[in-house]
Amino acid sequence: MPESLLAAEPAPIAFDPKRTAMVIIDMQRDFLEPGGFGETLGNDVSLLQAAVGPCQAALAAARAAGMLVIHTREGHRPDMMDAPPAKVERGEPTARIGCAGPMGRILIRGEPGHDIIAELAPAEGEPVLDKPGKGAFYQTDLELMLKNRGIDTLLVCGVTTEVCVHTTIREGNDRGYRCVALADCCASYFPEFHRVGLEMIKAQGGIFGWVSSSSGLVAALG
Ligand code: TIU
Repeated sequence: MPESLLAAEPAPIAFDPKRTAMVIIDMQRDFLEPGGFGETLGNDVSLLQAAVGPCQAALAAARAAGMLVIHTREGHRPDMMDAPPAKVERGEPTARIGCAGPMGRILIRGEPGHDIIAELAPAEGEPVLDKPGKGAFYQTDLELMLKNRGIDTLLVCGVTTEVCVHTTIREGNDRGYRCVALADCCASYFPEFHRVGLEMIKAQGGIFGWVSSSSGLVAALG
């Protein structure tokens, strides 16, 4: 199979687009738009907008290359039986997971806030994976789908860098996947955590992954 070379840190990485999946983490209204979970936690959600354009560019390149694209959403069943009390009990009592907000019940599947933002709407046939935790492997069929498709490399985009993106990359790395964060396709409510989160991945010779960018991917596939 033809290999492409992706400019990355700490070193370039060769990858086969047919054995590579783009995983777009939680680009949901609940995190990116006012009135959702991100804002109830006290965050300035506008900080996450920086990742939208780069995600669109990377997604277009991945689709054109015929790459597997998987979208994830963090959220819970309407009955919240999959929501650990330790997770729900944090935050303001009137603005917790499951409470009513301007975009419906916060972080609940089927509510408007749980939807992926319109700019990054999944295309027909692209799997959308609902996850109850921060990591995309925990209590989901992600690993089974990747195994069935012969995937060995993950290009990870989405929000937030140091929470769901990091957790997913750490989970994927431990399962033997080569995980590449596309830096400008990720964002955090804390610019410093975004920067340091990416540093952590690529430190020590790439201790649990690589860091590249949307333009790096476009160039590698061009
Ligand atoms: N998707 C994800 O990162 N979930 C979070 O709760 N992130 C925060 O930074 N709060």
